[in-house]
Amino acid sequence: KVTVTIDGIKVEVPKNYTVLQAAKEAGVDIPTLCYLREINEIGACRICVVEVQGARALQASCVTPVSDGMVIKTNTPTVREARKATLELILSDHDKNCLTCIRNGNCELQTLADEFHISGLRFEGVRHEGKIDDQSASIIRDPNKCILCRRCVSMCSNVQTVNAIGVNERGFRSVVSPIYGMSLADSPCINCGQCVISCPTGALYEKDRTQRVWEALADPDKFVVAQTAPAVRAALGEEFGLPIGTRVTGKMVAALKRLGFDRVFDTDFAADLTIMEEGNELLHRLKNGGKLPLITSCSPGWVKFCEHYYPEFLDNLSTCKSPHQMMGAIVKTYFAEKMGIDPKKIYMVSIMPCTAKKYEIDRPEMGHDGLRDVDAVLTTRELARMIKEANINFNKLKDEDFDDPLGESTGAGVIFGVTGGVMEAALRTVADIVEGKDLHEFEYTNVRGLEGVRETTVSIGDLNLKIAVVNGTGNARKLLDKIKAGEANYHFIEVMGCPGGCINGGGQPIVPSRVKMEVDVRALRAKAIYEEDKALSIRKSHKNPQIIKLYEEFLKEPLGHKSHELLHTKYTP
Ligand code: HC1
Repeated sequence: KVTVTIDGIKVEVPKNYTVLQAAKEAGVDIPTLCYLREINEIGACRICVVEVQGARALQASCVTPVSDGMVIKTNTPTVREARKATLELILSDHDKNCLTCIRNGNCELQTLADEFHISGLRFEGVRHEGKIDDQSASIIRDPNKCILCRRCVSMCSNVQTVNAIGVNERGFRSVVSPIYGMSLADSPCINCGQCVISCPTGALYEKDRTQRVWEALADPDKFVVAQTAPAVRAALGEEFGLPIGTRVTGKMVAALKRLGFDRVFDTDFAADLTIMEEGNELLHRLKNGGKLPLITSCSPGWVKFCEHYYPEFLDNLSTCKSPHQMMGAIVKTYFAEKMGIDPKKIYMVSIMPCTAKKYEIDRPEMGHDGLRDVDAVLTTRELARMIKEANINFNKLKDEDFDDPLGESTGAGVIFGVTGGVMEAALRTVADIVEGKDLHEFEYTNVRGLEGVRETTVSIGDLNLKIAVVNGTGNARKLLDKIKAGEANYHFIEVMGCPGGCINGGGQPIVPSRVKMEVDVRALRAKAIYEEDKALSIRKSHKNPQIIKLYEEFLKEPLGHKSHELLHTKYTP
């Protein structure tokens, strides 16, 4: 440990700390902009500068290590003027249409401009203007809002190892973009949207489909159905000022009904359906010498990553479509038939924590009989936008229930929303099938947690299943490289494309860096998911009475003819 003095306050901190971390221990706030804890700690923007006694120049606190006896001042006229000048220079090259910006009210640059009391601009000069890239199905890039903080680049390259974007050109002409000025649509971008939730401004954002959904809702010829992903209920409340980790399942359903959806179904039901198919697929591959390890396929960002970087593993991917696609297929067949509705009139909307789902619904194989499984994907943020636009007082809504029959779900379905959840849900079902009984011990806590890679062996009957759970494509890369090198092997692997799983998807509410410095957003949202699992009376997918009925009335059996036609897919190297 070392002792440092910050603004007259003495603190003892570990010697590998930075000045920024030490200041936090001392209860002293230092403003930051390019800083993103453990992801982008590069001292690029210099908003966090401080005076260090004995140093010749101001130091960027996020990259300056502490040393014993160090004396730091964070609030001197020199420091304040330097930070303010930096901020004004950034603003001088920024599109300042804040009122019409998608991040109005949740922009870290706007917050700083307010806190620094920027009331005019001293440096009006040449502005660097660029073309907006809106070709991707998921993500829009507006270089006029970019402040070159590189948070998105670190996320894309170092964490996700996708390398779709980087800093191109030099000096004043620097621009964050795919190489050679390409569109994101033509780059290896996997649409995960981790860049979006890393961006402090409105330079990266989702392709908004709220207008399309408003139009469908207003069309009397359309029967508009919503489904909500497991992770949305654990985060939507944040958009309405509720604490991170508040469960708002009932309010979310009530809001969707107020918006005018004809039915509100639960993607958790489809997650249960996925377990029926995928669990049996695993048993089938184990029994018949099929390709192993079986790797989960419900995260479209991960699937695209696999197609780009590891095509040799495509036969390992489960052939199951992702749950929300399965739901779309079932709504436009089974449900339509049951209700006597022309499937062509059904407009299926998925409310997802994910930007990659926007891309996934357009994949050619994601449809049947000339109809798309899903017609529009809205992120959690877009749903919040619609609720606000409709003037619905979200926090005062009374809880309502999902509709029948595709609104019934289990605890196994809801835990899909967090890393390890698909694996645990599958194990709950596979264990019962293999043992031939309703096991009372069904919580697999050893597959839970936020570490990037978790490995364990689970004994079920005669099976000793070697499993791994991975979150974030950077961690998937590490694991697949180990398998390729012959250093590891498994029977079953769960991969979720986003760090932490869907709770931290690219479509979730954007939490400012200064909050992420204090709390682990993923852990708080994960807690909400596990609470929901505990609160449900049925917690195994195969025990879902509506799933049982769906097989009896329509699908007949897992991996059967109808399932193959509607619920399974293929991949493109
Ligand atoms: Fe997910 Fe899934 S869990 S992929 O993380 O398998 O997005 O929440 O909806 O489809 O069920 C996301 C979440 C989601 C699918 C399910």
